[in-house]
Amino acid sequence: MDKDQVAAVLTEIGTLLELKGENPFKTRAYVNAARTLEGLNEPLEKIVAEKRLGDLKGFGDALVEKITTLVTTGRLPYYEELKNSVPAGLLEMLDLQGLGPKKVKKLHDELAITGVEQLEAAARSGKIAALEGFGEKTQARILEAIAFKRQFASRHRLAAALAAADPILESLRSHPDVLRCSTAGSLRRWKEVIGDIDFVVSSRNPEAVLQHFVSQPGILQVLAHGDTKASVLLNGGIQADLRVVSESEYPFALAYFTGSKEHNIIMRQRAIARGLRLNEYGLFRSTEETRDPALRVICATEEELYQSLGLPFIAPELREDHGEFAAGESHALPRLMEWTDLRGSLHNHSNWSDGRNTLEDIVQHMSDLGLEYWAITDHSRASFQANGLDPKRLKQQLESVSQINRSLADEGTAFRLLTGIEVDVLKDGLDFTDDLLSELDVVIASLHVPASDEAANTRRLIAAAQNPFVHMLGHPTGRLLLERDAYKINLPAVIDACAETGTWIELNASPYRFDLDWRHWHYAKSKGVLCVINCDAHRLEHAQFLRLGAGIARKGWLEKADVINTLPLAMLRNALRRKRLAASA
Ligand code: DGT
Ligand code: CA
Ligand code: CA
Ligand code: ZN
Repeated sequence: MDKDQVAAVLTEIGTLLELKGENPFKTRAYVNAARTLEGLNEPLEKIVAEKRLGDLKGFGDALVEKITTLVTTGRLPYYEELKNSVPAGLLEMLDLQGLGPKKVKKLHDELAITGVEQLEAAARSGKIAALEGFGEKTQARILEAIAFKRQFASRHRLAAALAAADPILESLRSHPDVLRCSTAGSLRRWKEVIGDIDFVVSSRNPEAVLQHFVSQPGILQVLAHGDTKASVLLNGGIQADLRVVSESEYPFALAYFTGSKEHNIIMRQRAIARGLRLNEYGLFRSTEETRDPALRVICATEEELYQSLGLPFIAPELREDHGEFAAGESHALPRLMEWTDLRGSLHNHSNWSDGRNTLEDIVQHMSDLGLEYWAITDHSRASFQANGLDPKRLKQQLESVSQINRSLADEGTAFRLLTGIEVDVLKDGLDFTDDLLSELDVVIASLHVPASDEAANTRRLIAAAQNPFVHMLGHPTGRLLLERDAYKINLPAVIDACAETGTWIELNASPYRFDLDWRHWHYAKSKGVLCVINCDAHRLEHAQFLRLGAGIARKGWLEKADVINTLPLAMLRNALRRKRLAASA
C-alpha cells in the first residue's frame, strides 16, 4: 500500500471511531496521521523499512504498528473488525451531503436508524426535526440529499433502465435515417442491475441520428457527442450511450456491445482458433488486428456471426460465459421460455392486506390482459404491519372469491381467481394450521423475519418445504436489490429439500427482488425443482412484472416446461393437487 491508500484507511478508521462515539482525541490522532502521511515527500515504504515512523509528530507505538502492518501486508485486521462492527448503512449515510459522523451517530443512538431507507422514512414522518440539534431545515436537507444521491447513483434496477430506454428505442426506430437498431449491453442481457444503457444503430447518416439522439426529451446533459457515438445523462440519472455503425458492421457491433466482456473474450478466442479476427467492426480473414473491408467475412445477422464461429445463435440473456459455449457446441442450449407463455401469477395481494386493489378490480384488469388465472395470496396474521389476515378474515375472503368465481362462470368467462395465502414462516413453524392451509388453492411460505444465523433460516425453510400443504417458497432469499442483501441461508440445502418434497420455488418477478436470482436456477433445474414466476403484485400495474420475471427465468436457462404458471388452468389445478395427494398416499 502506498501513502495515499494508507491515509485513506486511517481517515476511515477515524470516521468509524467517531461513529462509535470513541474519545475525540483518539479519532483526531488517526485523521492527523493521515494528513501527515499525505504530505510526506519520501516513499512511505522507505520510512517503514528504516523504522523511522515513530519520529513523525504524533505517531505513537500503536499507530506505528498499524501503519507498518498495512504497508507490509496490505491489510489490517483491526480496521476490518472495526468496519464489521459498524452497520454498513451508517457509512452510506455519511455519503449524504450535510451529514457528518456526529449527526449519524445521534440518528443511530436516538432513533435506531441504520441506513438510508430508515433515515428517509424517519424524515418523512417528521421524527428527525424533533431531534435536538436537527430541526425542520436539517430534515428537509436530508431528504434533498437522499433524492440527489439516488438520482446520480451509478447502478439502476432493470425496470428503471427499461422504462428509460424503451421510448428512446422507439424514437430511434422511427427515425428515417435509422436502418436497424437495438439496445445492447447489460440491458439487452437482462441483468437485474444496470450500469448504463447502450444502443446500437446502423445508418448511412450517423450525424443525423446522433443529433436526433441528443435532442431526445428527458435529457439532463449531453456528456459526449462525436462522429459515431454520443453519451447522455437521462432524467433519473441513468447514462445512455449510442453507437452508430454501417449496415455491414451492425451485427458485429451489436454482438460486441451486447457483451458480456467474458462472453466476448471467448468469441474472440474462437475466431483466432479459426485463423480469424473478431472485433466490433467485423470478423476478418486475418491473423492480426484489422478493419480492412476486403478481409471481411460477410454476416448479415448475429445468427450468421455465431454460425461462422461454429455455434448456434446464443440468446443475449445467456451471454455471461456461464456454460453457453459448451451447450452450444453440443446442441444442448435451452429452448428458452417466452413471457407470453405465462397464464397468470400465483402470488399476489389485494386490499384485504397490503395490496391496493379490490378483488373485483383485479379480476377485471387481469382478465382484460388475457390471463387465465390470478391467485389472491394476502399476508397471514403474523405480518400485522401488512394488515395480515387472521383465520376469520381469510374465511370471509374465501367466500368473496367463490362468489366472484360463481358469477364469472355464470357469465361464461373462463378467467378464475384462485384462493391462497402467503403464510409467514415463523420461528417454530407456519403461521396457520395445516387444516386451514388445506382449504386453499395456493399456499406460499415466505420468511419475512429471518434469524441472523444461517442454520436457523435454512432449518425453517426446509421445514416449510416439508409441509404437504405448502406449494412453494416465496422470495426465498429475501434480498432487495440495491438495498438489502440476501439473508444467510444454505441455498443448496433448501433447493435439495424442495426437490425431495416436490415443492416449487418462486421467481419473484418484482424488479426490487428477482428472487430466486438467475444464477441459482441452473442448480434448481438440475434437481428437478420447478419454478413459479410470480408478480407479488400489490397493484394492477404490477402484472407487467411477468415480462421482467420471464427475462430473469430465461437468464436462468429455464424452458416453458420448467415454469408451473405456463400451464393452463385445468392442468395447473392438477399440479396444485400433486404434493397433497402424494402426502396422503
Ligand atoms: P453495465 O453497463 O455496467 O451494466 O454493463 P455492460 O455489459 O453494459 O458494459 P458496458 O456498458 O461498459 O459495455 C457494453 C459492452 O461492450 C460490454 O458488455 C462488452 C463490451 N465491452 C466494453 N468494454 C469492453 C472491453 O474492454 N473488452 C471487451 N471484450 N468487451 C468490452
Ligand atoms: Ca451498459
Ligand atoms: Ca456503456
Ligand atoms: Zn412476501
